[in-house]
Amino acid sequence: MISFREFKEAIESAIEVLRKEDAFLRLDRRRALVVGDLHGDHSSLEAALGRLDDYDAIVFLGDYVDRGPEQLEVFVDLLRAKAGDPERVVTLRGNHETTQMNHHYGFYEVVARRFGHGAFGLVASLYAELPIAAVLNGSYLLVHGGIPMGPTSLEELMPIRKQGEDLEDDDVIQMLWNDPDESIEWFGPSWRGPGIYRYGRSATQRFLSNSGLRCLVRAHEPVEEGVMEHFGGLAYTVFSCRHYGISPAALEIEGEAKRRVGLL
Ligand SMILES: [Mn+2]
Repeated sequence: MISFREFKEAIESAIEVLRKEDAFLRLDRRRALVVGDLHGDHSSLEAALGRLDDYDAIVFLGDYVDRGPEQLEVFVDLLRAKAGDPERVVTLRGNHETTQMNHHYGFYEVVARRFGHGAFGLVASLYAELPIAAVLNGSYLLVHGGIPMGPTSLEELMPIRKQGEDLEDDDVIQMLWNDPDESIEWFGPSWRGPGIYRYGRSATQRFLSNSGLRCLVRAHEPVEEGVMEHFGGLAYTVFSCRHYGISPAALEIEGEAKRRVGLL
């Protein structure tokens, strides 16, 4: 059982290291493991962190809480891991790392029930320090949702800034919410709502090549095997939460080689 003191300390120590990180990270790590949505799946978090010694970095793509059975445990243990090894544990922001989403999908209630309504402010202050995206080894774009409509390169997208307790910038909202779609070339509307889009192969190809990048690695959608390739390898989806009836996995990246790592 996590005490309020432990909860508060985990958040404060993570904030201290996250403050030193930019909104857009440039990572050089020979061997990396990328983890997708966790949504309160503590077993997947443990399975990933248990492999930390095998990697130069584990990059978490966001959506740590809401919906699953062990949200608080995932949240606290991930923050402890971040504070304990800030270089090797990278924690990006997902579309569920907002006050607004947590009110709708459960984490607000989890925190309020355990520690009282006043405690959620700590969570919100942590969200405001989470970086938005990363480029790994100058080749891979790592972000929760994908590319936005409008900017056609990283350069056009810059500068990206950290957000508040909710997402504020249209481009950042799209980067954390958009989905790939094999059936379109450029952009199309999304079932997720206004201001959110699906991106196609040509849009992805253009953005990557204009940015000097090779591949997009994102999360955000449950896929049967936990890892799914799109657009002939231009993009990958990684999903790591077992509570969606899928086989949770992570994606290992070493140079150009990519390998599915099961987390069951
Ligand atoms: Mn998501």
